[in-house]
Amino acid sequence: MNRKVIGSILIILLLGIGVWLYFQSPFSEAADSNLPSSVTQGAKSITDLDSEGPGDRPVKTFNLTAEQTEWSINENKSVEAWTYNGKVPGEPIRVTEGDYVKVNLKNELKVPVTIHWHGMILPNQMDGVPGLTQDAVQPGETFTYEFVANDAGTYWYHSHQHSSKQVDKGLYGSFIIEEKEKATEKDRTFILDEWAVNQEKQSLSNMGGMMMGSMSGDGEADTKQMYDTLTVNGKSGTAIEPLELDKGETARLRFVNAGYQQHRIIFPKGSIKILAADGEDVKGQSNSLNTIEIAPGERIDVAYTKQGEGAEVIGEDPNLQNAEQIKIPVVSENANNSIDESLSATTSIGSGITNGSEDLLFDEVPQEDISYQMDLSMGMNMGEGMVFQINEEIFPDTPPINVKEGDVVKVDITNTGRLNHPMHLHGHHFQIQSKNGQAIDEPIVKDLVHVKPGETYTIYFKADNQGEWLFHCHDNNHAERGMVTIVDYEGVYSPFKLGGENNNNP
Ligand SMILES: [Cu+2]
Repeated sequence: MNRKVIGSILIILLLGIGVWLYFQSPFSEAADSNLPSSVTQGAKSITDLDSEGPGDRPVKTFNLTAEQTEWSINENKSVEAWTYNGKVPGEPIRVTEGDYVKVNLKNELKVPVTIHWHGMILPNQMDGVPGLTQDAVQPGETFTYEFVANDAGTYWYHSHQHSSKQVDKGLYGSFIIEEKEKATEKDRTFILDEWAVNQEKQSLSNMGGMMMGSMSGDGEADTKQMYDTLTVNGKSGTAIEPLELDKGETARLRFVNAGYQQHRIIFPKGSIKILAADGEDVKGQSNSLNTIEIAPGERIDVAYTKQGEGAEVIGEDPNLQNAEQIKIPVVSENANNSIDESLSATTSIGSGITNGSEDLLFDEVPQEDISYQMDLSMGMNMGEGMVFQINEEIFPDTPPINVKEGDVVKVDITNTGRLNHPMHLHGHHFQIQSKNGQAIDEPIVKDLVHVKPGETYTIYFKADNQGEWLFHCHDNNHAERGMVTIVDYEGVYSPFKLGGENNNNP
């Protein structure tokens, strides 16, 4: 071969590599991604956004291994669970406000996983949403999440890969950020969940007719059909570990709902005061309620004071299906511990929006820069069966909320369907300002609002955390069937794709 021929072959090869590199670049991937990403000139990949390093903060490191575990719910029931570190809930994480947290995730399951840090304000690339903020972590692979634990409160973590299945199978745990000045009281976390143990989990595709037709009015008809077992901290009925307290002693009890159905937890009369909702302190004026309603994904903290000498019980509202499976005994040492299991009537029910927040995002109703009407509805779709829509579309075709940094965003959320939709926003807190067109006396700052059939809420948030963030129903069975949209910041884009070789499926 002469030099000319070798030269030509080299040039052709180099050109080929150039073209190949161009099509491999994140820019071109984002361009054919089916997720909304404002890829404009000079746009920044979310992976290049600034994030704060540890500096001289204390660094707290945790190792979480996603693995399959035979999990015993009680003496009669066990399930093949997917867990973080072999237990349900997964390894509890507890840090102090201001710590720098590092979590090494190792995936020993046969399917890809991620971790989402529910309710936490962190850099977009740490949010754990496959196809949007990272690629799903493949079997045998690892991924390290790191961020500053900024606001004290009750949070939780869970997989965001194929969430409807993976959270259902146990891939979740608590994440507590304690205040620097630690309160002295006892502090316990209770994660609520439900399982399909004695039955195959039914698919919403087969329930379409029933759901679309007339049905009972609590908005929970689908979950009632699907699940038969309720758990607290992975245990049911008599397997639930008692809480030990003396008469008059007070404990901080943190309730997290990791399941897809709403719970109502009843306490002895006069025993509780609500302290926080979704990690935000609330004004604790009310001592009169004895029941809290807690939506999927929501967190409510209460101060509970044991009323009597003998044992008493904190339990599920007996009007709810399988309520007898959730009874947390409260026992005292050296006392007569035969339990008074009677639960008083649910006359005074508190929820995540009962008390206003201590600290607001906006002191007055702000003037919005962006306004978005979010209509939540149900529908039937050829091939998909039952679907859950935002503005008549299912994800990824739902219209995004387009914002730029600094915008004040107003969202009116209306539920025109027949089922409850706990709507959760990633990476931001929002302020709930009105319900059904009526201003709320005491606005409340949250990351989840439970929108029941026929209800409308108006919320406001400040677009102050650049990235691509999910806004979705936390009944993950509804999210799986479409009820997801994205808060899409101008000037940034996601280099990741749904599907693809990593099977990214939020
Ligand atoms: Cu929903």
